[in-house]
Amino acid sequence: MRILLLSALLAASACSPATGPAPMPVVAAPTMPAFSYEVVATYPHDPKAFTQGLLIQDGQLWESTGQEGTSWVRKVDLKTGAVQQEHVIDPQYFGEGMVVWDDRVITLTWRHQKGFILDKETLAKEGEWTYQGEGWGLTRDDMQIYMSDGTHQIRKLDPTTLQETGRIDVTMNGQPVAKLNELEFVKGEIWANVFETDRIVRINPATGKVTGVLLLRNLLTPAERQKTDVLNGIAWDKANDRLYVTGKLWPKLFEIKVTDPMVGATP
Ligand SMILES: [Ca+2]
Repeated sequence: MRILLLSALLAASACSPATGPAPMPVVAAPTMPAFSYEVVATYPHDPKAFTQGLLIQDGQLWESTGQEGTSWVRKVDLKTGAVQQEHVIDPQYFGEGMVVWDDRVITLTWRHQKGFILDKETLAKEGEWTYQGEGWGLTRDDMQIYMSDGTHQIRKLDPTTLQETGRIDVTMNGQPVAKLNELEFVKGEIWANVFETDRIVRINPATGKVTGVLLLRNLLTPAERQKTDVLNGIAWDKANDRLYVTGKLWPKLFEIKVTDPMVGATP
């Protein structure tokens, strides 16, 4: 009888418009360290460079750029921004990221499903390679090449054959992180610009899990920012432990220092 009465009361309660929905249980948001930055130095950057790839190897700054007609692979003087050597990609192609491996420069195109292989010294074109899907970013460690394709996956490539050997599913708090763009291997982590944001995610390559987010707001002044496209381009100078970032059509390239996680920041 008491059970029946309780059921009736619950049913009446559920039907009562005054009761409203039951309160949701309070669940703490997953914590994700959010890092900020300090600018160490500011250098000129070609405001016509639609940056798609950025790296430093053996002290040399390299940059690859995009859009049809302005796709270049360049050796750039870090301090002056001057172009030291350049390979102009056929204007029918939209260039993307790049990586240097031994005596070869390996590049991507956005939607042509092929990249170019250049001689590292002369920048002369030596050949092409092909892949399925889109090409966005490239980076490397000592063992392999990593490639982003606009999705939440990072492909692993054999550095000699450029054949795919596996994929990393990148997730943050269990959710896929799409639009991974320019890449950089930094101290055992893969760092990735997230397209159309001012964020870099730090990825554990073994698990694909994002372990922290670097927030790069306000690197440019609002006036400078109006004439530019998105943040894109990360270069880590391994020998000197220096970190550089820039963006598409940005007039400046920044050496930055990552600061401690911010309290209460929302990545
Ligand atoms: Ca890079």
